[in-house]
Amino acid sequence: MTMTPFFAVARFLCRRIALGLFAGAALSGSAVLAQSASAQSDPPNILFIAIDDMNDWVGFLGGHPQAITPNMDRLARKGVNFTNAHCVAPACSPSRNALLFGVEPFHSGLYPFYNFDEIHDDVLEHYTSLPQFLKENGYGTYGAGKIHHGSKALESEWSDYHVAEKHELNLKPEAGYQQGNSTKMAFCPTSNPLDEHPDYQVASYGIDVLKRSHDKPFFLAVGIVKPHLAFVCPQEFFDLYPEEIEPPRIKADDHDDIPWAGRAMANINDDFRYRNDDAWNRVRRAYLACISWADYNIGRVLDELERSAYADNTVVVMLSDHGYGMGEKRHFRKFALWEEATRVPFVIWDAREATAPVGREVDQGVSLINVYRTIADYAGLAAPKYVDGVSLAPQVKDPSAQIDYPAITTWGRGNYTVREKQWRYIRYFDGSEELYSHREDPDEWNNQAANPEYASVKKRLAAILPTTEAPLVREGISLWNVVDADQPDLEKTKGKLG
Ligand SMILES: [Ca+2]
Ligand SMILES: [Ca+2]
Repeated sequence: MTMTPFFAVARFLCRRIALGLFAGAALSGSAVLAQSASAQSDPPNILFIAIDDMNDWVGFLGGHPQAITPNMDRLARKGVNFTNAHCVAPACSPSRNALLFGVEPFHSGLYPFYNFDEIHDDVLEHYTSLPQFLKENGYGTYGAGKIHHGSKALESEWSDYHVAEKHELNLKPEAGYQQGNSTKMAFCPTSNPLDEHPDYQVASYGIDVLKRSHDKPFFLAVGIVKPHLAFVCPQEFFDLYPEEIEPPRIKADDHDDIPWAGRAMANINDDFRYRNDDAWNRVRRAYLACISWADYNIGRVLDELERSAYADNTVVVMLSDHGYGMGEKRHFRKFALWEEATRVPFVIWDAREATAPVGREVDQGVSLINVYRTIADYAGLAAPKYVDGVSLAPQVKDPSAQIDYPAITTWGRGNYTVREKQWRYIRYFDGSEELYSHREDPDEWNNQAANPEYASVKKRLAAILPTTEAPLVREGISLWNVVDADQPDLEKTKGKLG
């Protein structure tokens, strides 16, 4: 008997509850209790590192053979490396809203782009953001850089929030590539000193907080902005890379078996431009340089953590808000439901587990929606009831433990994908579909949605997708669609976008 989607979701929830009870029963009264994430007598500090637009081109995920990321690699090796982790939405704003409120877009209605400070109170009053939740429950909360999409620092969320100084960056387009004189569409080194770059300052703030003495546990959120466009960073990080960058594998006729709703998500204009300008190599080199620059700044914070008084009572959660296409499927940027756009770096390191083996990996499909419940669990707090997802603290203890919550990515109302260890299934608003088996087809080249051999697989995966969708929240939308959403200039005309 096949389950209706409703029952499939209900089954997930029931199993989740049952497992939770079972885990509690198994642990109570045993020595294991003292080690469970939520049973520590002193809640740990949380170092939350949010990276912007970083795909799997990092050493510890192997997405690009030339990527140089020694600091994140070291963290991934010490902690648990979730190698099949996916964003809640492949765009900054809906991804971060989902992460920080702990609510799937199809439950909140927050599908497109909202600046945090413009989301209507009617929506926000339903939710307590993760920093606010921790602050209200005894944590000192410190933040810097890009945490929410939108820069307003609320007193209800932060004990202290650092805003980076703005310096004009001097670009050297002759050493890279630039579209016209756009400061946004620039892919080249800068000539400024390191400390004039926002990510350097954000990391310095994190270091400063780690040097302080704290009388209560802290939640320190470090929001690294690179490798988000523009792909500009100090020259020495370009110098790490050779002139020739290995291109990703691209199939010329890859679109032929993709339904129109999917093809429409591919950002062909940029691909056309970069092919025409013979610029792809320079674009990819600049992206890798910015990834190494982000890694350098993350390393500065991690080094300070290790030197600090908090080296053995802190949990580090590091993630990127979504992935990034670099020409595969003729697609550039995020805003799509394929692997490159959804897959993210995601590492959890519980520094209290000094004797845990290195190199632990979880290869089950997992969504970043689980971050809220995971951090609440580490803090010894019960997350608000409406929060989606599950705590991943059990997987940090035992990477083979099953994750009882599906890795669904939402891009606009009606467009969903679910990723498991082997499969990716996509369904668009018009009912059209894609199905890929990563075992044989890691590049998602061969759409198997019409293959009768996989009909039952497809049916099972389709049943995981949401069957009811919260209506779109219309208040506070800053930008609607795929192309507009990455062009800040258009925000000024938002009133005219309707
Ligand atoms: Ca982003
Ligand atoms: Ca194809």
